[in-house]
Amino acid sequence: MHVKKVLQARPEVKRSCPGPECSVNLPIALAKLKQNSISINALRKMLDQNIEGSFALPVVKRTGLTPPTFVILTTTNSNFASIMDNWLESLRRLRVRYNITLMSEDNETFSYFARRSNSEFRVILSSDLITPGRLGRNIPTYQQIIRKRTVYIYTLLRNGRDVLLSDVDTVWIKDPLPLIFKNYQHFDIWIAQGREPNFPCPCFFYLKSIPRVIELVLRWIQVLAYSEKVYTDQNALAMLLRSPEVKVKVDYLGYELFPLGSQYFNDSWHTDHASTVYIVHGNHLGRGEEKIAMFRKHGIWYLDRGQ
Ligand SMILES: [Mn+2]
Repeated sequence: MHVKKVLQARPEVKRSCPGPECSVNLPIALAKLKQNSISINALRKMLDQNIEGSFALPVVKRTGLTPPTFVILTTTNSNFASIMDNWLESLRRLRVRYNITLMSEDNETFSYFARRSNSEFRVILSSDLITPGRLGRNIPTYQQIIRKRTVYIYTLLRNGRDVLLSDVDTVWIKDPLPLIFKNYQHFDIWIAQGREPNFPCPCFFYLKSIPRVIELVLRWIQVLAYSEKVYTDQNALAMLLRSPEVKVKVDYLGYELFPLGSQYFNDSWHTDHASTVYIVHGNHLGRGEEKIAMFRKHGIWYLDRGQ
C-alpha cells in the first residue's frame, strides 16, 4: 500500500488538537459538566422519546451480523442544498441503492428534498426531534448543525440500524461499504482521519448498532450538550476515543482511501493517489462557492448540463 508515501505527502498543517482536551480523561471531563447537566440515565430517557416520534423506524431485531441493516445519514440546510444534490448524484452514478436518511435543518430544504422522498430516501425535519441542552439551541451555525448529528445517530442506532454518517460535502467515487463489510467482525466503528493520523474525522463514520457503541454516542451527546467547555463534535469524539473507559474497536480509514480535501485537491498528491480514492471530501476549501469551483475543476461537479 501507499500509506507511508501518503503520510509523507501530507501537507504541513496546524495540529488540529494541540489542546489539553485530547489527553484529558473522561471522568475528569464529566466531572466538569455543569450543575444543570443531567445524568446519563435521564439523558437516555429523554433521547429515547425520539424513537416514538416522526423519526421512528420499524425496530429491527438483529439476528446476525451479515448483512447488517444500515442507514446512510446526512444533514443539510439551504446553504448546502446543491452540494447535497451533487452527493446524491455521485451515489446514483455508482448505482448503489442504499437507505438514506436526510435530516433537513430548515423548512426550505425539507420541502425541496421531501418531494423526492420514498422508502429508500427519507427526509426528516430536524426540529421534529428532541435535542438536549446546548444542542437544542436554534442557531444555524455549521458547527451547531454538525453537533446535532450525534442525536440523529443515536436515534438510528437505537432503532437497530447501523449508521454510516457522511458529510454532505463529499463525492463518492467508489462504493465504500465493501471495505467495511469485509472486516465487519473485527471492528465496532470505522472512521476517516482528520489532520492528524488516528485523529477521528466524523465526516465519514460507520457505527455498529451495538450497546458499547450506543453508549459511546450517548457520552458524546452528553459532552456536547452539557460540558462547561464547548467542544467541537470532532474534539469531543477524540477525547472519548482516547479515554480508557471507552472500549470500542476503531478502524481508522487510510488517507489513500479517504483523503483530506487539502490532499485530494493538491496537484502532486492527486497525481500520485487519486486512483485509490473512495470518497472525496471538500473540507478546508472555504464556503460553498469555493467548494463547487474546486469540484468543477476536478470533474466531480455533476450538476452542470451535459456532465
Ligand atoms: Mn465536510
